Amino acid sequence: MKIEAIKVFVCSPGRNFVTVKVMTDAGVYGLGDATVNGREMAVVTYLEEHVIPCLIGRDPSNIEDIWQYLYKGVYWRKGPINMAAIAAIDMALWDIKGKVAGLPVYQLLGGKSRKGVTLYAHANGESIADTLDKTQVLIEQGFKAIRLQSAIPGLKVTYGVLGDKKDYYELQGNRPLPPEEEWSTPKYFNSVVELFRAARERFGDEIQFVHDVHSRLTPIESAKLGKLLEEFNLLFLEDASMAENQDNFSIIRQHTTTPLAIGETYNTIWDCKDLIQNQLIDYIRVAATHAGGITALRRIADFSSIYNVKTAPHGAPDLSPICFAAHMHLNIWTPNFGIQEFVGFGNEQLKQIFKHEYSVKNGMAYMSEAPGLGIEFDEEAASQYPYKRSYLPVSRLEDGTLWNW
Ligand code: GCO
Ligand code: MG
Repeated sequence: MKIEAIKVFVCSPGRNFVTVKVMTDAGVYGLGDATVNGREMAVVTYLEEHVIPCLIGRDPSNIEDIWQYLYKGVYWRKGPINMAAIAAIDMALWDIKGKVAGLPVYQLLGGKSRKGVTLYAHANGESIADTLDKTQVLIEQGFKAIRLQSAIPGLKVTYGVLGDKKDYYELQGNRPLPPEEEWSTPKYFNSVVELFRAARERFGDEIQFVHDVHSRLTPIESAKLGKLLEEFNLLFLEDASMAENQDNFSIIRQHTTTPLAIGETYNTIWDCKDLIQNQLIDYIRVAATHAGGITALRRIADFSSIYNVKTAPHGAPDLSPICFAAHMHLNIWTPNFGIQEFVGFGNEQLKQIFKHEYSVKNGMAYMSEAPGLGIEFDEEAASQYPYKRSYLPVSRLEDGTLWNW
């Protein structure tokens, strides 16, 4: 079998997605997600100009060799654009392998380690009361783990809070130029602890709570937050401090037993190697699309397993349903799987384009037994929603200093 052609599609059913289709001379094809939110076209050019020409005529069954060829062969290793391109090709090759074998990808990874995949949903509110009302709705739907984010009094916009948007899917998309948001650490500290106190008072101890700091705090501030939140027993505190400096986490770790999770911006195992082997985190949140595909995530999961670190893949809506499918196969197999972030794919336009058989019941996701990744991409429907330039926001302190968004 040979790779005959590779096509790249960019569609915008409410937000942009970059989809890769690898076609073979046997008529079997595979799909991959290469979406880098706000930098989509860089991946498209990288794939079309630099990656695809090297792959035509190669045997798609040699997934590992193609991964190594694209990773080691580039000389300029790592980086979000490079790794998203590798990831999309890798997912597509696993999809092809599964279809050829007549097996779902999780069977090729080693089979099922569990019946279904535990999810955490998002409750994003304009006030603590609003966040808790949204939490209540999710609990009624059966979710047992929920991420709580609440607007910070005194700031116009807060990360994760919907404002005029209908749902989280619409957030962080369709912005012709990067909007600027304000950040104030003192104002945040005035409300965040109260949010979790109120949540425990209202919902008791059964529900697991998560919170995303989105890298806004210095390590010592995160350490303080972790200590203040200890009594509310979080499942984890996410992105407690800047991800680039792995040493940040040894400071946080010395001060608190609140479990720590990080990884959505990491592109390779090298970005999280020290955090994992020094047991400075509890959950690694790398995404298949941004960290080199199924091949790379499998390696990170295995490495993490010997250090008691669990996987908790990033599940924001800027990762396409193809990435979600890849995560589902990994999650079903990974012995040290923790939890999957889930905001759903309720958008109708998106559902026309990506056809994905999975079901959600009582806060758990279940897969279909379809061969490969088990997802279809409707090219015709995708062409109805062309690419629109869009950016993530940037963040500034109240005095104008640029900060981490
Ligand atoms: C999460 C993330 C997202 C990111 C987004 C950036 O935990 O889901 O932090 O909300 O901000 O994926 O593109
Ligand atoms: Mg996050």
